[in-house]
Amino acid sequence: MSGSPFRFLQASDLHLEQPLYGVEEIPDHLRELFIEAPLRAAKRLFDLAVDQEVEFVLLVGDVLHPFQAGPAACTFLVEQFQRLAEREISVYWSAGSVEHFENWPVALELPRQVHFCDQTRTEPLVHQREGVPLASVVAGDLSNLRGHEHGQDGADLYRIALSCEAPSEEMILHGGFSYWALGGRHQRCTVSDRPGNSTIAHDAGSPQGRCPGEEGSHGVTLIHVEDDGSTTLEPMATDVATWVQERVEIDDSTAEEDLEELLNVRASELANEGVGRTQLVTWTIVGGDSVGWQMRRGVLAGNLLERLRKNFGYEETSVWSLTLNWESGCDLPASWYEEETLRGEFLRHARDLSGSDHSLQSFVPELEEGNLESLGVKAAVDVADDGEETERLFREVSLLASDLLSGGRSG
Ligand SMILES: [Mn+2]
Repeated sequence: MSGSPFRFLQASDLHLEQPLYGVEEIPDHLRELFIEAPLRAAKRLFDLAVDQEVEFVLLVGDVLHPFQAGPAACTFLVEQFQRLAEREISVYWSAGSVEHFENWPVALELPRQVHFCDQTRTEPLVHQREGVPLASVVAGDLSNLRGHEHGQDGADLYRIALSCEAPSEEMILHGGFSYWALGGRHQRCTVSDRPGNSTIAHDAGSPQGRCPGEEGSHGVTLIHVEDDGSTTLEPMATDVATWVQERVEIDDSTAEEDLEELLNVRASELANEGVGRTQLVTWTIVGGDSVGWQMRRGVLAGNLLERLRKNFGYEETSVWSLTLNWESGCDLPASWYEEETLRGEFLRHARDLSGSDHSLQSFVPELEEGNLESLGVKAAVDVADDGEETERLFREVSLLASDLLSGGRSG
């Protein structure tokens, strides 16, 4: 293939209808951020498209649910599209699970450079630069895309497939597409990037992580296409709030002051790394049983959290500590498992269950019907497939039971 080099921007899962979620309490000074982060991240996406003078923008599904996002978000989107249109930057937008193009408010007219790519469109769209065809774009599910294999749309075009489903290795290798733009995963990932395989299948992830589980930097991807069709990816951050999971390992010699110092050092490192965004940190302290038990039983965890928030949470580049948890590095005393008490009975039961093949769903039948998802219980369902995570959950259950059933005793 030979043609002019060009670059385009890939984004997906903007979910303008979905604010940040999944924390117990939101401090007043971060309320606005929690609500507006998706829109602010999307604004950075469109700013990048303009600054980088891209040829076009691919929006691979889940941009917004028009009803849930409301008129302000729809208007915002149209304004951004107009900014792009003024610069002759096209948009190719394929539907994900939240948007149905028939729901788009008819009063809001889209610039003509914005192209919906839906299943009903059987011919690929051909993107042209000054009348010269540069690339073809086609969207759909995999069975649909199969029909478009092997260049029915002209021999020499760079051929892009938009899909929310990941194609098989075989389809990537022999499908006849130059590039697969994927959506729906929310985390950045490249499905196929093997040496010698010139076709890449890539999901840029959401421009903004929404909950503690969507940790790490989020953004969009700038794709450079050379004149021989070779493709390189350049990740670009757009998130205004980043979810961070920090694990701090300590041992029995670690004193309270040492732990606080460790936390302060790490928090100031995060502040230096995180220019231009707020970091939302979940701290997990591992090991160090003497300090650990003080954190669990007493006021230490609360005090540390309060000071971390005060020292780092109100800066311009703020590092907001959401929670501070402790994970024991060692097991509960073996004698507790043997005793004829409520505590002993509970611990034996938990130990038996964690060694059995019971799925977590079997304990809470409602989970199976999926009707608790809206309450945020989905996280527990996801965890069910992860052995390590299940073990941690059972350890936490045993610890909690020991706290509650030990009375004033410590042994
Ligand atoms: Mn999505």
